Amino acid sequence: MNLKDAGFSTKLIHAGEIEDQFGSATVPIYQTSTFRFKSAQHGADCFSGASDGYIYTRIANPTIRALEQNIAALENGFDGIATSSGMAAITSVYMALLNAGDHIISTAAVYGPARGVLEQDFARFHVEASFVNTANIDEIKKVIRPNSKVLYIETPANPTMEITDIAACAQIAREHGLKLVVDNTFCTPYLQKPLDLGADVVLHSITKFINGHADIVGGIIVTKEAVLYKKIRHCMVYIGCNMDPHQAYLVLRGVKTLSVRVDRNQENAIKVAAFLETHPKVTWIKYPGLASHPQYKLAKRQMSGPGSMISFGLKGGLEAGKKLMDNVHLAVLAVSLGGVETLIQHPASMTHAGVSRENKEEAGITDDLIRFSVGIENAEDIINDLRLAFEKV
Ligand code: LCS
Repeated sequence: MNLKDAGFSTKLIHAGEIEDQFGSATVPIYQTSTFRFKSAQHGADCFSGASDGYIYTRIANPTIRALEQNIAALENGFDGIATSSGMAAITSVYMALLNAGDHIISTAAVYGPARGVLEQDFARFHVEASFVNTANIDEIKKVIRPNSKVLYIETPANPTMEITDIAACAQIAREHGLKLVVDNTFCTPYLQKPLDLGADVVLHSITKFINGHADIVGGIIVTKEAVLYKKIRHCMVYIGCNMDPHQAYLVLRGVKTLSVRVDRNQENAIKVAAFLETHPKVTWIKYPGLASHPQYKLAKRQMSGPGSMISFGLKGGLEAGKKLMDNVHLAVLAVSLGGVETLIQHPASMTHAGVSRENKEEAGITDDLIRFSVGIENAEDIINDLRLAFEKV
């Protein structure tokens, strides 16, 4: 069967499959650092590119390649580059696309370290960065400079749940010669396909929904075409932030159930959001599945479902939020997201603690914001857990 024409769930199971000498039904773990050459000439040919044999696991490995090709197929991209973490994916993309003197425009409410590494580290190499509310396209246009090279968006943004119009950004990027990079972690290719909407690069913290089981950290980058693919792979290999074969094996196992997990995460999140929206102790809620979300229509157009990340505020602000977090028992009080288990955390003091107060305020990461990642437990149990915890607030 030509997998190009297959449905999404079929690709989840079969894209990237390899045939080995034993007929393994799943992709084996090639837990090796290096690969035997058949001859001195074969070794030289592998290095020159005349042969596509494997050389060394930092460069490429069959288990990792299977995952890279699987995710590339899901994103409708050219090929994938797996990395040791989501941050390694982000840093490899910045390294590949930015030179000293260049300027990047990014979503203000981007995952904290994705902003921090630009402000604290890339700034030392004379890379300039502007952070704006990319949900407002005019704000992007205002900060474009002659040296702007990259438009980097995270949508929905972590943790404000602001949604950026990917197709509109792609148009601006084309007009101004920028590369459009989209962090698709919150949606996964099951709910949103940035490359189809005109992005040049899509990346993920694979730690989250794609792996889905809170047992590894990893990242992946998929490009639309070959030139960027080669540039970014070069950076990944030379920095040495490759994924490990065992890590890739676990992700290959996790990704097979992505669509069934996300369907259930989302079904539960819709119920949890409805509960929170009417709770008297909740002052506001941002969830793309609620008509009250400021970009509800855009979410409907751009995403095939609202996902399972919810941000909300409580009467009594952070103190009330702390009481809520200390009194849930089913929901795990922990950072990360997108797993089978429900998680609760406070971004201003946890995931985004490294972002300055001023930048947090500007990005809308308020002190009262609680972030909820809805798992695949029974919805009634998740809601009951919240209901009982609210009684202690
Ligand atoms: N992109 C997004 C949207 C993220 O949420 C994260 C991590 C990353 C990239 C970085 O990926 P990592 O290196 O951790 O695999 N977000 C986290 C969060 O919200 N809580 O803990 C980590």
